[in-house]
Amino acid sequence: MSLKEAIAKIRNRTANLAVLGSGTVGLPTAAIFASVGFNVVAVDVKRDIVEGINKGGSKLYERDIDSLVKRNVEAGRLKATQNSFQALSRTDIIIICVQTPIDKKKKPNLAFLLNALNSVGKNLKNKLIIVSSTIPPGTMLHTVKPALESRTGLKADKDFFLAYVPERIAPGNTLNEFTKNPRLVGGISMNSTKIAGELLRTVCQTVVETDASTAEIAKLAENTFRDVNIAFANQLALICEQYGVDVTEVIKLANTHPRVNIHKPGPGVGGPCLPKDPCLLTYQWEHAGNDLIRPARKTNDYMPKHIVDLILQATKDASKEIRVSRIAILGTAYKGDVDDSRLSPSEPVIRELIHLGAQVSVYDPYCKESFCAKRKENLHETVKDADCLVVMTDHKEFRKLKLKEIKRLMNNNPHIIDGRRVINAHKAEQLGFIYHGVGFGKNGQ
Ligand code: SAJ
Repeated sequence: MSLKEAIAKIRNRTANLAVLGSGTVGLPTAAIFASVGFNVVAVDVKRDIVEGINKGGSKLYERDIDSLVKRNVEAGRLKATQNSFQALSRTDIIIICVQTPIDKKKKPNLAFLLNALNSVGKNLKNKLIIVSSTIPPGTMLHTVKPALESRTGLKADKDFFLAYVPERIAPGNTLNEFTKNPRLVGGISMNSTKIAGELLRTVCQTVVETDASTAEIAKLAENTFRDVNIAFANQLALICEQYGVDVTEVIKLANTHPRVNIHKPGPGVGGPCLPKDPCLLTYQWEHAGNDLIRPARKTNDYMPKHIVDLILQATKDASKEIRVSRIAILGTAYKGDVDDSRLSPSEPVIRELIHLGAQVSVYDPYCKESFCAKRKENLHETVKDADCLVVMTDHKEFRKLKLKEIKRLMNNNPHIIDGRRVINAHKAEQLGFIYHGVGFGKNGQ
């Protein structure tokens, strides 16, 4: 198939698509391409995911995803299967959206990606393969391309097309961001970039074309920039605590400078992307003594311990003991208004408090995870008879807490640890709470 024929098949929607991996990125990808008229097969190893999609639903906590899946399944454009061999033999375009986690030593684990490459089969003639999983620099040229060529005996760019198209979506707002955010398309050659760009233009408002290696590093740079920026905010918070200054005021003032944009400090950085991507970017980079990114990661990883230290300080201020304290934790999701607890900073905080002998209850309106603490069904039950209230996640519900009511329900000398700075410190103190917040200095100079 020539480049021209491939582009015509995309334009007239006769190209068949398969998406490998139907999770938080893969399913929205499959449903969005189906919604513009392509026939799409979503492939996943998990039976419950496949059955869910074929019944017209999803397990994702994601605005509008269920109605989009349902509409396209009913229209016959979207179906799901566990049988990748059958699905992939009939497709023209394969999009790989499997996870690429890091292991305990923070090294990339590409096993899922390699499995996906194995399952694409030998018949790649004239197909376009797109990788959307986040990958370490050089993976397309040094791992993906040789793996596909050696399995098939075909030559990339001559016999099949290959491109890296990283996703840039914010979980919780995926469908909107998928189409509106500019999308990077990096082929292993000009032809691969052109045909992948043509495909992406059917669903994205803006497509930015580049090469595969540049796109790999650009994707990692985006999340690493955020991680380093948050680490900077977190270090500022620790400095402000020492000098008796409020970091939120400092950041607000600094950000009035037209070229400054400091992020928010917090109880730590979680989720499937930000704690991982700086590790993917730097794991093969060896210039000890010149490193900014890895120390920033350590600063963010330190923040849950800082929360525990604030809890211990407040417990002491209230003349209480941690091993007989009842601690109410608000939020196990890694960030506000999502149901995902992957690498959530709540986990190390809860586990350490349990280890110290505290009785820990948790409440999260979206997320079922409790990290071995007692899970409560609502805010009222969680704060009742608690000594300490800890805000770990900035869910909407936690940004407008009724402090007066909460004070009545909690034990004497109640304390608040505000990991997200969602509570008015002065109001809390006026009501009789002992208040500690990340970056809320109160010792004076
Ligand atoms: N956080 C802070 N301070 C901030 C911002 C975030 O402490 O100022 C924390 C959050 O609470 C959370 C973590 O950082 O624990 C990560 O949150 P995030 O909103 O920065 O990132 P993710 O992992 O939900 O999604 C990111 C992306 N960034 C945004 O949505 C702003 C997205 O663009 C990426 O494409 C996505 O990772 C990805 O899949 O790589």
